[in-house]
Amino acid sequence: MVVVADEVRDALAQGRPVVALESTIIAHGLPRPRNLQVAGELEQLVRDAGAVPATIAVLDGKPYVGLDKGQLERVASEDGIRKLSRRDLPLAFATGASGATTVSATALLAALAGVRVFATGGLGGVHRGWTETQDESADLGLLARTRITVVCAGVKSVLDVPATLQRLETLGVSVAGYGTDRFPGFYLADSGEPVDWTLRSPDEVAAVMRAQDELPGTDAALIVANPVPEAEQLDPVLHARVLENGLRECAEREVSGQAVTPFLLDYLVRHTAGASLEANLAAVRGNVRLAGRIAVAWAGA
Ligand code: PSU
Ligand code: MN
Repeated sequence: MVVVADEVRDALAQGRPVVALESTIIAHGLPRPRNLQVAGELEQLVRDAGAVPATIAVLDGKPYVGLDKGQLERVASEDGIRKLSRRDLPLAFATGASGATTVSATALLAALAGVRVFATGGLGGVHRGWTETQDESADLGLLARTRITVVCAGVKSVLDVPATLQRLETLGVSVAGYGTDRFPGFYLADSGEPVDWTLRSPDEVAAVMRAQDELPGTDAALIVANPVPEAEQLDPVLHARVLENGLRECAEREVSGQAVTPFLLDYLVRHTAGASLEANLAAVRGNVRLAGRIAVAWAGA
């Protein structure tokens, strides 16, 4: 049912390292035409680490794990490409729709294909004002039920970070900082929240993955929260000011549902003269590199 690219299928069959990459960040999280360039660059970073990249998206109603150049171009530049979370998959398959997959849909398709390691920018989570909107990303519920290792720079800082961490605890999702005891803040190295566990090498991460497999009753994900290097983070003062304005404008314009996250990410890019974009890219690049090393350690384990 899932269309796995030849290169990815061969690597999986031979136990070689593979890293899944999501496509919503390409289609809806980054401005065009830089997004296509970034998509290629991220795949190359996976290769440089010695692993095979598998970017995931739905095209004409079919889920692809591993995209060729033309398919990647469609995701980055086709007008009307949808944003698909887990619940949208059956609708897209049945209607022949094309869409980029969020963390929830990507993790599901990756796990179905047998890919264990996945890299993204920042996870979705509990939005500020949740008590009114009930807006909690489907990413959380899916990660509670899917055995996958997600390398991310924490959750998007536009969210309610403490509430999101609390939900991850309730849902039984394992969370560890990579080389830090602070939970990363996506554009920022430190979200202001602590994290209970610190892992310090790809081998240590692979050991946790093995321990998950040996422990019955744990079918949740492992989140490896990898901070953006401090030198490349967004200025925290600028971040706080622009985000406050962005959240206000989001509310004033009554942006809701799936549109909230892309609206806020775009607002930050426009009101930081692109600095948030550079921080976002630095975070994603670091995550993809680390995911490559984890996949290599996992394949050798
Ligand atoms: N990380 C990024 N940029 C993004 C996203 C994550 O650096 O655009 C996407 C992911 O696909 C994530 C989605 O699953 O945002 C969350 O959207 P929502 O809040 O609507 O669930
Ligand atoms: Mn949402």
